[in-house]
Amino acid sequence: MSSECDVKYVDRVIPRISLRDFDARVDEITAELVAAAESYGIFVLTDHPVPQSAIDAQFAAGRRFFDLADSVKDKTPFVTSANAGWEKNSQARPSTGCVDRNESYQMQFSDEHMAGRWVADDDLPGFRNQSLAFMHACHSLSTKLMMCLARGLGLDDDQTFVNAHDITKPDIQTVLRALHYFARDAAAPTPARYCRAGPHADWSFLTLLFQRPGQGGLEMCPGRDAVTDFGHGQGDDWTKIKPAEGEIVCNIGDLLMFWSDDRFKSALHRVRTPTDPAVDYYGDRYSLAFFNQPNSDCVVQGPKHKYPRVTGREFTQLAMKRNFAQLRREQERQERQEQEQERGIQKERQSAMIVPPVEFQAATSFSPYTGSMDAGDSAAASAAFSMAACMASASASAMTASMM
Ligand SMILES: O=C(O)CCC(=O)C(=O)O
Repeated sequence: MSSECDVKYVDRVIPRISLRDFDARVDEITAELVAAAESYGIFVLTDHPVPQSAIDAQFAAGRRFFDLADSVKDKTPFVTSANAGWEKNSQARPSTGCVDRNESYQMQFSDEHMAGRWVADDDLPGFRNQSLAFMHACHSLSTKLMMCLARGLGLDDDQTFVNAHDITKPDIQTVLRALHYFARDAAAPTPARYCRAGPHADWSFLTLLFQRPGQGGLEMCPGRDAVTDFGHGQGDDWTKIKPAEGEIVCNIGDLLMFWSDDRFKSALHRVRTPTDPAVDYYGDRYSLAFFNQPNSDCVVQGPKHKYPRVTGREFTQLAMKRNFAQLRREQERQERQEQEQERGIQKERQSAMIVPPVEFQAATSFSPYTGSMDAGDSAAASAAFSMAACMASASASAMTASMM
C-alpha cells in the first residue's frame, strides 16, 4: 500500500460536459461522453437537470441522519445481502487492507431490499420520502446518460442499459449512499493505516457523486493510466477533483467497462486522508454517491462478446469474490511485513546488547542502556538506531489503529 506521503500527483484536465439543451445537443453530448469514457472514465457534469435545491435538501437530510445517536442509526444496520443500511468504520478496501474511516447509510428503491432498513419516521420525519425523491431525480439523469452511452457503443437498442436498470422491479440493485467522513484534529498526527476511502473502482455501471464545496479530498486516477488493478501500487498518479456547487462527478464502473468490452474505462478514485495541515482538508466531509446497479436478472454482454454473458447478479457476485480475494492477499502481505519488522526490531535490540569490538568503541561511544550517542558516533549506527525507532513506532501505531 502506498502511504499518503509518497503519492504522485499529476495535473489533468478532467472532462467537463454540459448537459444544457440536452435534446437539441444529444449527438454532441454523446460524442463528449464517449470520449471521456474512453479516456479517463471520469468526468464532471454541469448544467444537469438535478436542481441545486434538491441536492442541498438531500445533504441536509443526510446530515440530520448522521447527527442521530449511533444507537438510533444502528436500528437499521448494514446487511451485505441487501446492500443497504448503516455502517461505521467497517468497509475494508482491497487496496489498503484496512477499513475506511467513515460512516455511511445505503438506500435502495426496492422495498424488498429496504425491509427494516429505512430509518423510522419517528426518528427522522420525512427522511424516506425526501431520499426517494432525490433518488428518482438521480435515476432520471442516469437514464439520459445511459441512452447516450448505448448509442456511443453502437448498440441496436439505445434503451438497452436503461431497461437493465428498471427501478420498478424488485431486483433493482441501484444504491444511494450518504457518506460522512469524520473531522480530524490537524494538530494530531494521523495514525498509520487511517484511510478516509482507499483507492478503488466502483463495480457499478455508472456512479454520480455529489460533493460539498470546501470539503475536498476526492482524487482520481484514470483507468488507462493505472498500473495496478486495485490502485495500491507505485506508479498510480492521482489528480484532485475540487468540489464545486452545481457539479456532479460521474465515473464509469467495472460493469460498464465489462459491458463495453473494455472500451469504456472504470476509473480508480479515493478520498485523501488528511496528513498535511498546509494542503489537506481536516473537517467533516459529507458526500452522496448514487451507484447505478442493474437488475439482478438482466443479461450483460458486450457487443463484441469479449467476455461470456452473465446476469447482473452474477457480475456483482464475481466482483465481490475478486475484491475479497484481493483483500485477503493484501491483509496477508501486511501481516508478513509486520512480522518481518518485528523480527528486525528484535534483532536490533539483541545487537544493541552486544558489546562492540574495542576499535569500534574507540570511534563510537554508544550506550545501549541510555540510548545516548556521543559526537564521535558513526552515521551508520545512528541510521540503524533511528530506523529501529521508526519501525517500533510504526508498529505501535498500526496496533492502535487496528484496535480503534
Ligand atoms: O465520498 C466520496 O467522495 C467518494 C465515495 C466513494 O468513492 C464510494 O463510496 O465508493
